[in-house]
Amino acid sequence: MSSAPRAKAALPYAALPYYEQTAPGTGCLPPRTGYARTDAARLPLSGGWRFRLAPRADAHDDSFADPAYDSGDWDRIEVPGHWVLQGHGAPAYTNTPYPFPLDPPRVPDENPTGDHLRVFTLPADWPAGGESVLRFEGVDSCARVWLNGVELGEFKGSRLPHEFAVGGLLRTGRNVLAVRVHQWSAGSYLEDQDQWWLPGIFREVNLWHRPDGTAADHFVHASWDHERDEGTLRVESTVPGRVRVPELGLDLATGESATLPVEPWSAESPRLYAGELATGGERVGLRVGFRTVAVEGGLLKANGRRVLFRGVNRHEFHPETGRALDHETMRADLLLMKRHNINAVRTSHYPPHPAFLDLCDELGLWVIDECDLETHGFHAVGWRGNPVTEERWTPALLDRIARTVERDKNHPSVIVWSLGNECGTGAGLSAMADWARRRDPGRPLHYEGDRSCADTDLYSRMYADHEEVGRIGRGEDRDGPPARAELPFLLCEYGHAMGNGPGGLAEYQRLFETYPRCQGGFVWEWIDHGLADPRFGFAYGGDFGEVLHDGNFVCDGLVLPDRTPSPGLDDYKRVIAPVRIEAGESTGTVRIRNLHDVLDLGHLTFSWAYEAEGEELSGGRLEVPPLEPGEQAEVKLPPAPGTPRPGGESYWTVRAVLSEPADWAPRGHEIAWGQVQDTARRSPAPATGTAPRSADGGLLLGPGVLDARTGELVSVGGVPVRGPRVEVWRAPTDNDNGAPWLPETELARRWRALGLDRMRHRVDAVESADGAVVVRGRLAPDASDLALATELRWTSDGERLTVAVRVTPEGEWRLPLPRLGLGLALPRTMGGVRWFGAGPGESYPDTGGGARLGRWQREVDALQTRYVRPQENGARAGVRWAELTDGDRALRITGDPEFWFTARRWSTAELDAARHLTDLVPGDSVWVNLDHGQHGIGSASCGPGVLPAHRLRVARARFAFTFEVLRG
Ligand code: IPT
Repeated sequence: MSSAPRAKAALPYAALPYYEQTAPGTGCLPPRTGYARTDAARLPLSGGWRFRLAPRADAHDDSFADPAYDSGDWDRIEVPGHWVLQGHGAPAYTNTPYPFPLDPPRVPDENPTGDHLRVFTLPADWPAGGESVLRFEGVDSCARVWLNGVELGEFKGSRLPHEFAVGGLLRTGRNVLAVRVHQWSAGSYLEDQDQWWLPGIFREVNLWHRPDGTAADHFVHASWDHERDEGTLRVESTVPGRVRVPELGLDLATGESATLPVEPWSAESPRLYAGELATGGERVGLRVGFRTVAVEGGLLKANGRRVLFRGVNRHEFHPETGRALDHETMRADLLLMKRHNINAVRTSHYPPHPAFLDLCDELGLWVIDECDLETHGFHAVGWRGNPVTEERWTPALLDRIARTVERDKNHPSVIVWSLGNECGTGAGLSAMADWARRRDPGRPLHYEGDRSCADTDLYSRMYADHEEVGRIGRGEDRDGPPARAELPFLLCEYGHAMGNGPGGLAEYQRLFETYPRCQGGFVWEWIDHGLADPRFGFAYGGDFGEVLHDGNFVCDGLVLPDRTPSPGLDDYKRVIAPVRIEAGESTGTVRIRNLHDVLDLGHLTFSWAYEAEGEELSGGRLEVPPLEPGEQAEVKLPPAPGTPRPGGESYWTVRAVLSEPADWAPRGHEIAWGQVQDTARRSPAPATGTAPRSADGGLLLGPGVLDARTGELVSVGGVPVRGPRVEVWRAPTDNDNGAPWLPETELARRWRALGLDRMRHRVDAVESADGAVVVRGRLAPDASDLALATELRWTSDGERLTVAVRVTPEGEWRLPLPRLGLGLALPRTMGGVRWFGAGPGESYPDTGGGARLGRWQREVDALQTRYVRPQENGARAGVRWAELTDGDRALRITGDPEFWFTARRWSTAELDAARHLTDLVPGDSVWVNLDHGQHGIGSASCGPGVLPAHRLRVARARFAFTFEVLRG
């Protein structure tokens, strides 16, 4: 054997190229506060840059940095942006696996490297004197920078700002900025977040002037004393100056403090005071929000009050531009959050674009600001070599936490620092925690990955099930160190919003409201990271030919990739509504509870409507006392107008809307609603009295024609029908599929193994007897003796047709059913739907809190929820009756009891087979499911499964539907 070439890994550290060194970088200025509203000059360098992609880091020498270099044949790229989303290379998705060998800090030779060139003209009026700095807000993952041919240095830390002093290098007129960006670097080992790998200069690059006497860095300390109703302001500045807050009549020296009556800042009432820091050379705008955050008596408090997080985890994502987000998108996200009662964001898993935090300050959200750090993929090797355990990485870790804290420290919305996500445990994290505590004692620390909570002020978990959260709330969790039992508890991730779901949110909320220590949580996550792609609708992992990938696990948000709210968001809005409206103790009353942290109910207008069968009969304003947070009242509802129709169902709908426009929603925006029943639904009478007749191989029964062999309907009232059949299958949801790393959660796999996706239908008898047609049959999977015996009894009164269904299980079923009901197909022309039941959105047994009882109307196409990976969706719950119409005639289906209604232009099998939205092609039928039962949704794609109350156990069942064709 020839001797092996000297392994590169054996290279001494210093001989490693910069991008493989653990050190954070060289040449940068120390971190400081970000994005200051300064009056100093700025030259934005966004826009079209020259671009060249190489497959490896060393494909080209650095001659391109020479100002004389001719880049005429290079491509153009938009900065900010990711080159893989602009036609160069391809994105790749992995959840935890690193898409390269675990050999820290080394990276593969295949290391896509993008050379970027930007020629700019220094404005003629660029101020002379002082310094100028070049500031990069975010480059993924490692950049080396030259200005006018002179190397400035290089850095890692993708979602963190980096600055270079360049004053001495600037030239009058033409300047050339050259940036070499490597996709992979030692920094990649610290950035194993669950998201697309997207290299590039994805946040702005600016040239800032720093005048002589500039305010280099400053720290606004604005606290609030809830016992005295007073705020205290002190601004530290590296350069002395004056601090002015005209509205408060304040004019202070830096370092000097003033205490005075002010309004506090909170997520519910984000009061900001405009101020200014003036140093000799610069005026910097300040936005002061007075608030004090503290852990006291085992609770996380803001301004002396317990905070209840109604939060979401937010990744930065846009379906076209990846993590390069424009202001409108950031703002749109926040408006959507606020309008859905969300009051908190965890910036998973890195500091967001700085403008996002400005918006949080303005609009009011509590923020857990997380450092750009995750080393999750080391779990695959038993955490061997985990950077947070090795000293050589500590400087990089400290650099990251410092860049996070220094940049964002002046945002009142940021109330907690998070060290990072999923890094295991190690001394590096402790070093970060020590640093953060020293630098900013005013904010508690969060990190979920260390159950000992040695470095944190909060006990945080992800995906703990309801049972465990209850135990924690009651102080029965004795598996941790005693000190942990004294800490406030939060779920930094819960309610995995992948595909249809999450289910079980309401049950969590009840726990948060029952146990003070349980201070809420953050749903995982805000948005589906599906990339717009004409081939697929939206692409997910594997769609770009990645060998190693995690499929659609990247699509787990409360909004679809194009930011269409999914039903999960509507559910969450209702579950976390800061006002609860429910039936009172005595009939005809409503109980109103104020669940706000800070606001009384004075800002809301309440109204009532009395509805019968979905029709509003009367309504008006409801006088509700301006309850303080935590208070409740029972309010009498106006009596029913006139005599209600006999047998009709009637109820009050009470709504709470904004009395005045807010910064985030117009006047009249609905915050909360509830319904109070007056008269209950009476069971519809079955149609009987007309006897069946035989004719041409068919059985005529009132308006129905049945096939004498199969017992299925051929038509009703002239509308052709196929079916109905008893069915149990649904296209598994992501939550039915469960988590691949927890085989016991993989319910759909077990359903398929049992054969529930390919049940055999047998007809044993079609008999006419006692004025009815009785169809007996059996539904069973191959290779099993489990079965459901079925009996469908058809009767008619001449106008209407009733089918009464009985299902009797045979054998020992050990799995819940996906669903249980009838499936039938109608002509495609029957594309309009009206119904009386829950709506307008989808619901399943443990979701759909946002759906209310009413009369609704939608086209079949609009009943679909376009989950990125097609799956069961679109059921309407509690349906009393539904009509399908082609405009001329309507087939009305009345259920006894209420049922789940679903209508689609594809069959369940087609929905099940589809992998992407583009696989769903409308066919010749409208497929209708009339379900007596649905299995709940849960959140087993990453979290607990369906709670016992929402499981669809196999048991005897009886239910009925009445069909009738109406004209017009
Ligand atoms: C958890 C991660 O923190 C988050 O980034 C995301 O991957 C989420 O899961 C699932 O989508 S870690 C998980 C193994 C509990």
